[in-house]
Amino acid sequence: METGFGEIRRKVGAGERLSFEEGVFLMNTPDILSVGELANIVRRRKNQNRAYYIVNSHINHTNICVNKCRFCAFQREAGEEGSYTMALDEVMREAEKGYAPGISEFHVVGGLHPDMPYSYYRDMVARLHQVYPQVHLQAFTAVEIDYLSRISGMGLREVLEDLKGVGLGSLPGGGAEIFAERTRKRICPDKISGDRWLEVMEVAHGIGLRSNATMLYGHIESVEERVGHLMRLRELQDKTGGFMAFIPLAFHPLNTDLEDRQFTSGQLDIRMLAVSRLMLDNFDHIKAFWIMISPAISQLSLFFGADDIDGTVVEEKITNAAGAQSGKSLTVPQLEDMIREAGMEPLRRDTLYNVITTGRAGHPGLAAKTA
Ligand code: V47
Repeated sequence: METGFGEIRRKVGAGERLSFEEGVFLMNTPDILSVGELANIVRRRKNQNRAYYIVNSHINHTNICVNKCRFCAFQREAGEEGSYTMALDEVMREAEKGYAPGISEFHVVGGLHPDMPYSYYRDMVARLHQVYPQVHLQAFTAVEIDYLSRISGMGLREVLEDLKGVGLGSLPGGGAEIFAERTRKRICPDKISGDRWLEVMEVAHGIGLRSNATMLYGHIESVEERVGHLMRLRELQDKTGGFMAFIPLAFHPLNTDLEDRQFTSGQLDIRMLAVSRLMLDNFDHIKAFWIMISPAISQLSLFFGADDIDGTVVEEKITNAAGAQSGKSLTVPQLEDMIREAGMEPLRRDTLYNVITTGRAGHPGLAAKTA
């Protein structure tokens, strides 16, 4: 049977799963409004009229990394100008800078440092948890967890259990890039394979640590590779149910080895979110990370399948190094206005999507909007 909107529309209405070919069709069709209409049906079915945001703060403890990913503008070598590594006291100062009552998450990711011992990462989690026991620690991508296993000589499960024991709450979704080996080898030859990334997540989910998942798009990947990536995530989610949200990450080319590439278009950003919503029928949430695609496109994407615009953030270094123009933080009133203006109910959530209704004072991200 030829793939077309008729059958896809029927399947979406009946809550049936879309095939790889249908995913490719949705990525290619010029009828972006129909793609959005279908994604909006699924979004509404899963999240009704609600759209989420979080009050969080990002900590990027080092930009020194043994991997040299061609899409990364953040990475430096040890000793190179602009390289930095925060001592644990500096990490704590950075946390203090981003903290105030009402914050519910620290999002911690960094490079694979050649010399820092496992105890540095363990102590980071332990100290953050000790000082901020009420703040959820979403820390270390699957790539970092694999690295911690290698430098410590401990197994994946052992590392994850150890970190969970001292306060790790969940894993962020970074490092997934694109699973297809052909392209992965070209954009990040030193990075763990897609199979290994999925294996780390499977082990994490197996011990009760939930996580997010991402895909980096808009570089040199094909449409088929994008859809294949979504299919592999869907497969693992069927097995574990451990993923919370999927976040498509728009490639930013500035200061990278792929600087000849264009920034992604609004059309692609919105389509990527919509197709993700339609293909990932077993994911509860699709997140439009405003830092990557701008607050304006994030708001529009609420009509194209997204139900989450991420958070106050305060300062994010990875995309900013690669030319993001969105700024570094938004206030709660700004996030809520964006959602309300789209006709939806803004809900402040914690990392695990519990709704938070109290704790407004103090944080720069919580400050009342000046008229
Ligand atoms: O893994 C690196 C990506 C990721 C560039 O889990 C780039 O909720 C675009 O994963 N252009 C880190 N992207 C950020 C990340 C993330 C962000 C927000 C929320 C969550 C979550 C996770 O950023 C990296 C890589 O895929 N990245 N360089 C770039 N030039």
